[in-house]
Amino acid sequence: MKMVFRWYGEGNDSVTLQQIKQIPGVEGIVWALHDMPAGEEWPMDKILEYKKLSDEYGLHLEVVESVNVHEDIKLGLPTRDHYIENYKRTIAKLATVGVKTICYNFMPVFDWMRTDLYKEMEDGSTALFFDKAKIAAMEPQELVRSIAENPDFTMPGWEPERLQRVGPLIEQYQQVTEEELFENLGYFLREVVPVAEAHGIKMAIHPDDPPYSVFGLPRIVTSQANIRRILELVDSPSNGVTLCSGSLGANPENDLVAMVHEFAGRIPFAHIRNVKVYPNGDFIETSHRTSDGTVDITGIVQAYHDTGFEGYARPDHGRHIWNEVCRPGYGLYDRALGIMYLWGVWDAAARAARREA
Ligand code: DNO
Ligand code: MN
Repeated sequence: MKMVFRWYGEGNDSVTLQQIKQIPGVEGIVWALHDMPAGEEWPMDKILEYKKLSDEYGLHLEVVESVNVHEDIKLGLPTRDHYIENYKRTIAKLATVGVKTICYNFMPVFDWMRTDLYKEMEDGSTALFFDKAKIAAMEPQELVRSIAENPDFTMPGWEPERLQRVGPLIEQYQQVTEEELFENLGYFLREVVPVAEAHGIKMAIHPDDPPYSVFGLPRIVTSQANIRRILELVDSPSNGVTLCSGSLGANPENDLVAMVHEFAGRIPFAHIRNVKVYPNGDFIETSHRTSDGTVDITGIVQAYHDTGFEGYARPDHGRHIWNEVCRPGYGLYDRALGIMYLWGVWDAAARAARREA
């Protein structure tokens, strides 16, 4: 297991590279050019800036999260080929600085979604929270109308300007079925995976978060069966999954331990975090400790160990503790604590295996 840590770049992250370097066992950053619009080819000079910075601190930059996929590709529009060519060129450029894994997602319109970025927990810490009924009650048309009629309308994590652009898109997707989304993903993968393969890069699709439809939008990276189907679309080690225990764990029917076993060899990147799912379907992001949430983190790490996992792992998100001011979910303290928990379980598993041998 190669531990890495997401970093949003200088001036864009409260955490410094020096702090990251001091977290035990962290060897690299997970990075991206966050101001690049989806579909555009990444410029080499910007890529090289990250290379220079990470070299300075002795951290590698082998994992990119994410190279975002243009909506026209997800919608299967004729204009998609242009954006796919840009994507291929970005893959080739990233390979030249040593990138080995590219995480991406195929969620229509929205990436992860929460209803509260700072929900207070009993101990005074705050964390990302999802109120299922609140989202379910929002009809897509009503949401589109609210966005159109109110220029200040906002949702947690979405600034009004960005939301304004998505209104019409939500409408466009109401006609797209899950089957069509599978087809469009297949088209994209058949184009991109051979290029990734040729450059020694593994593509790793991130699950949908939460792993079910919101606002009538189709979502397909949601379950063990669907991930199996996605991996079969193109049978190559370069067509992999970012197995995110927190995203998939928001549906308690998902058995993450079983997925680690089934998809072994096709998981270039692991996101390991806990969530607590309530009986009404609401969920909150908790500490990584197994007993604090509903995801079996101990079992998952044990399964990675037992399947000889050699991919990258990151603690994904954390709570906001000790009055830390940071990007929602991306503080230093709780993610660093999470890493130590993951290493603790891993090292204990390694020792037990040695004793048995
Ligand atoms: C949630 C996060 C996601 C992830 C993107 C990848 O679990 O890991 O925001 O970064 O979906 O494209
Ligand atoms: Mn994740």
